[in-house]
Amino acid sequence: MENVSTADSLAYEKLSFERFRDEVLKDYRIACESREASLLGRKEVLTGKAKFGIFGDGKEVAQIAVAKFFQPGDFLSGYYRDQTLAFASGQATMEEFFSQLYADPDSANEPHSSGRQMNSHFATAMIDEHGDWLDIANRKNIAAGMAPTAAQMPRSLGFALASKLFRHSAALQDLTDLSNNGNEVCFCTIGDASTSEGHFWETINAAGVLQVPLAIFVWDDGYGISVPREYQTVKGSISEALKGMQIGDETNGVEIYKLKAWDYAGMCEVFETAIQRIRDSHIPALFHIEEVTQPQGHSTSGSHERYKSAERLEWEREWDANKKMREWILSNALASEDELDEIEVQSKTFVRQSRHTAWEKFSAPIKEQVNRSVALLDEIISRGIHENKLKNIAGTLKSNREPQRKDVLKALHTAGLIIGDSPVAENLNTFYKELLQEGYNFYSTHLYDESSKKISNVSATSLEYSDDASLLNGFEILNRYFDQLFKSNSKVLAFGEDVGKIGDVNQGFAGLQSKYGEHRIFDTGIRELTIVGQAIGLAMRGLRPIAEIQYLDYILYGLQPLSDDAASLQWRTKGRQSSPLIIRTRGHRLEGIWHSGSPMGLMIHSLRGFHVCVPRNMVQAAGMYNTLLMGNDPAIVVESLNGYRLKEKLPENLLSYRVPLGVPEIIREGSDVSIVSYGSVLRIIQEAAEILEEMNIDCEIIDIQTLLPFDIRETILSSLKKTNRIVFIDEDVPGGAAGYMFNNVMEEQGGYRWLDVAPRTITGKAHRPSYGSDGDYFSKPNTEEIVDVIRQMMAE
Ligand SMILES: Cc1ncc(C[n+]2csc(CCOP(=O)(O)OP(=O)(O)O)c2C)c(N)n1
Ligand SMILES: [Mg+2]
Repeated sequence: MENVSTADSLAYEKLSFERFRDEVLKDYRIACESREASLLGRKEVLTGKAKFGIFGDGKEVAQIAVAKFFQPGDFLSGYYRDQTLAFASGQATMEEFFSQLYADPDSANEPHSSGRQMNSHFATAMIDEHGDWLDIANRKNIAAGMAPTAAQMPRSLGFALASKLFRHSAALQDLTDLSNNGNEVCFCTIGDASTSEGHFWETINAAGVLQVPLAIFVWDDGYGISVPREYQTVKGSISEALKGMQIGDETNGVEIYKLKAWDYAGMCEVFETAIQRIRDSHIPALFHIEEVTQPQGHSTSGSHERYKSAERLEWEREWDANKKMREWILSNALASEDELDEIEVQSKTFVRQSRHTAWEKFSAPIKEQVNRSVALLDEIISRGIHENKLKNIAGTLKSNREPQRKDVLKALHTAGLIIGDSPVAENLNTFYKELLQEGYNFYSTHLYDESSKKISNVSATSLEYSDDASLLNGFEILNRYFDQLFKSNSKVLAFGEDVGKIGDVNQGFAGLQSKYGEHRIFDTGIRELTIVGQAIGLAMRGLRPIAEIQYLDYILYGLQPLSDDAASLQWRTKGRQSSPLIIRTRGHRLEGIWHSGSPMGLMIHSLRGFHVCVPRNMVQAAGMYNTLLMGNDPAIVVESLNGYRLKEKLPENLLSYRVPLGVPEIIREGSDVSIVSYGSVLRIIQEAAEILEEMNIDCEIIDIQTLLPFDIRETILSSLKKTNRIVFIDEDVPGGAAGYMFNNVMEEQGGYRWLDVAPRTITGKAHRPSYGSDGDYFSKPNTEEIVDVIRQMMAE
């Protein structure tokens, strides 16, 4: 017996040794492949086959160690150095890597961004073609990468916070496709220099306060492009700088680890327990990975010899993590030199083949377009039409060794100009149009959700009032609405400054936290950037956050992630990911510079990809929230700050009332002049219209309701056809949102054809709104000004 069990245990030991060895060699292979991808990738750029390249060389071993503990359900929210993590976790193939480098727009070849993003910007599918969330609790998820440094930080907080809410909120317990009891960790990677950004500090502070499962990996190669860490970080070390954040026995905070990028065994050992601890306890951690090298320098745009000393370059060669891993394998007798040489040779072959296949797939359809164009040109040439010129065009196109789609289009366009309006050009023109359409499909779709959940599919409903409908203050209407909403939709959450305990500064959520719990309606620190980040992450994890920015003026603090991340997410993943957050805020008019801003031009230009809703009252706002919650796009709702204490009739169907987006409402019919506006200033316009009525001037007032989308049924044009006079009024600066509305109606809708007099805009002044009632009067459009402009228009 004893002998048998000894034999068993020996066999077991052998087996587990074999397994360990196999795993180490598999890891070494990934490290070699990833390195080869970086080396070949750079060559592709230098030889002109790709435009720009940024690679993960130097971080292979560390990322392989991390990937071992990246589990289904987890999120990676990283940056452009994550290629090895993507390979090792099986979320990107080598071919896809090269397809993205070539900017292949075919989603079948390059699913991460469909050629819309630079290389190493990965994204996994999170929603299906119907706009429904996939079972992300069972998938390894990569949130679409971004180039702005530290832009990944704010949303990482949201990914991690979602786990906490899924674990603790009773309302979310059934959503097992989205979370497995909140066990998901958000893996966030960042470069050492990018920790200089405020984004990093705000996120780490919030994570330490909230206690959420966030694992931050700082790849410290000592440089941000050319600027060394001494200029970036206090004490030249992020882990030293963060010591005060270290969690203690009696305090909250963050666990801090220091590791070496070349120490494969050491990293595997620490990550195993540390990441499990994050998963179990939801205590965030920062892993300061030191002694990272960057063998090829920052990117293909420069050479690191310009800023690294000869000693540094020598040190980097010596401490190259792949080299150290090889040495470690040999010194532990896990493989022979020959075996490792073979892995290296096979890796090179594999990467070369993948590159070749990716290039073939990328270039084949373009070559086909070239051939087709040349055939079409030859056909015309054979009829003796513009022979020489067309031969020239065909010849140039044929001899182009690496043609792009634009070369084909340029050739066809030039030929079209030469041939002119002739029936012989028909096939050529048809093909040209096909290619334009293909270009649109490749590059311009999915700014908004295009699934069956797209917002234009949401049907509108009308308001219903009982005979004895009560008159309530605007804030009370919203309070009733949110109460019903939270009762009916368990995915809805609301948070922001003063939103939890007191139910927001205007009491929209008053009393609702005690009713629905602290995991559904909650306070945050004063940190608009990460309030937005929370919203982005929560929304991407399938929840429906309503994030409050206390006043519209403060949205500037959170604008970067709204613009760079949320607004572009659908587009930059071609519909694979979506972040249907709602920013609830209030603005337009109250007191002073920072509570009366109406920077709507700024919003609509930086937030293409959002719906921008500007309700004039709170019933209308509720109708907008209902519509937005049925779609998958992000949105901002700017409530009228001076509307919370105005009386409104309480409808019977607050929860089912849906305002259609992009459909203006005519709130006063008239025949002399069309006044186009929105939000708070409408009340001033109504006052002006009453004065003008006394003078027999009949104003039509149009509330556009939403700036994005804008008047999709051309309601304004119909009004203009009747009145032949138009004025656009808002509280933004001159040329801001009024300029946008003007452009839409005049150019897009062709409104200029229906004008009897010059069109006008009346806006706020270019300066900030001044304090006090007179300050407001002289800074924003006022009744008298509106009356005078319209009288002038009538006199022309
Ligand atoms: C907001 C912003 N500023 C500047 C840049 C240009 N830029 C790209 S990478 C980079 C340096 C980043 O260094 P680090 O965070 O250490 O990452 P590494 O590239 O060294 O891995 C800079 C300045 C940018 N992408 N975004
Ligand atoms: Mg760096």
